Amino acid sequence: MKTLITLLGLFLSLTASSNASPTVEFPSSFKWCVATAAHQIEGGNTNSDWWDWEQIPGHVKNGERSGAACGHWDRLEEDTRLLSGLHVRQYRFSVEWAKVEPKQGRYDLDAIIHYNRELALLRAAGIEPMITLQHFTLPRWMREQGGWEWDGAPAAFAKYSTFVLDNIGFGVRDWITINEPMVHLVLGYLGGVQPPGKKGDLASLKAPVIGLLKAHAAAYHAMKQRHPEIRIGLAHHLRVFDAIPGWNPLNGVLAEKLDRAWNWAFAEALETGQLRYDIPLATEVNEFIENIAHTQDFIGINYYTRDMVEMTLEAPGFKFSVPEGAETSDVGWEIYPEGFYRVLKAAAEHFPGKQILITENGIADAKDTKRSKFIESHLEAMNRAMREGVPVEGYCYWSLMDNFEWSEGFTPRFGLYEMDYATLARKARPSAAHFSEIILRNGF
Ligand code: IFM
Repeated sequence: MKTLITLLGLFLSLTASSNASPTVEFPSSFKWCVATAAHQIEGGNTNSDWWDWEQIPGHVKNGERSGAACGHWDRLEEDTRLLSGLHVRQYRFSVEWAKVEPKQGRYDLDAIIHYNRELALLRAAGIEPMITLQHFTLPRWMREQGGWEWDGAPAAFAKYSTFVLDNIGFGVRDWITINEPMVHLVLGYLGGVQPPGKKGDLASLKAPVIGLLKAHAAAYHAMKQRHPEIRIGLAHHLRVFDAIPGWNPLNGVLAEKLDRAWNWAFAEALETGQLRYDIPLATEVNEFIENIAHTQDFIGINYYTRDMVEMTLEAPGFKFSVPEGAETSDVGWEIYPEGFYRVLKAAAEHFPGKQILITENGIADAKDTKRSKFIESHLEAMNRAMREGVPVEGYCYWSLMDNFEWSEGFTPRFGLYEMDYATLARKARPSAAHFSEIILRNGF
């Protein structure tokens, strides 16, 4: 009897050990990745519109400025070691337009050498780069000409993109032209909390949306003409919109309209050329745009949370909330892994056969008490979608380290590595070890 109990104990401990095969398992080709963006970590982005924006009191919480950010510009070796320590196969980062082309048509040699060095370090570490060309910031000269509304924007963006391809990213396979186009435009042109700081109405979004679509497509065509073998997409920020529970059926209609306008209109226009969305009593767009169709090789998805939707009488005619009692992150976003499953299934339906790359998913959690569970629950949801046939190729956690969270300043902590902004020291959080273990086991 004693032997039987001992054997049973041994069996139980063996099955519970970390060597047991994972219950949530990923294909051996799966690309584990972390993501960052230049302005948020590098520091010294002095020729950008965001640098100017930050100098104005009230634009960033607590009067903070990106300043030296995480000092990443001077810590390439150290930060490559952090990536290696996590065992990621891919690293998504952005090349800063304002640093590469600080004046229109003038390219900065130091910046070119710098990014070449970054890529060499990544390659030496066996980490595949994924380059973002534009992540919320613009060079000051571009903003002064009208940003995405300037009719020279598509040509200027295509020129910069091919310059980066030829002089920095030669041999890089995966490219993101623009990060989160809808967030970038809605915060800049409706919310007034990012440059250019406009507080327009929903109808006023159409011009910059079209400018951005054309800029992406111009870059796509120019880059693919040079190197047809590369893959180009965007990082779309997808959210779930659910009607608040209740009697009003119009809330459901509104949730559907917002879903189409925010999640799919932009990406679908790049498939078909037709930009189509409407928000009741606010705006209606249905327009064919030349030369933008078929300009996405994959669908990049950033997923964070959902919004509960309710109609209001005041502009813009709706408001968002978080369900009562829901678990939230430090920035008040609902933790809703099921939403990840839902947007993945919907993306596969909207874009049949297209590869999907998770270009961001993460949580602001300074105490690191929720991050490991957040990662597992979201990976489980993603894995479920994959088992049902959604072709997800890789997953980037946002972010490698805490960083400058735009108008929220340095308070939100999204990093696997904790930043001490006084000393610029990086310290692995327990969730970094957990994520790394998941990567090594290819599951959990
Ligand atoms: O920090 C941002 C990033 O720049 C874009 N995606 C969302 C992240 C968290 O808010």
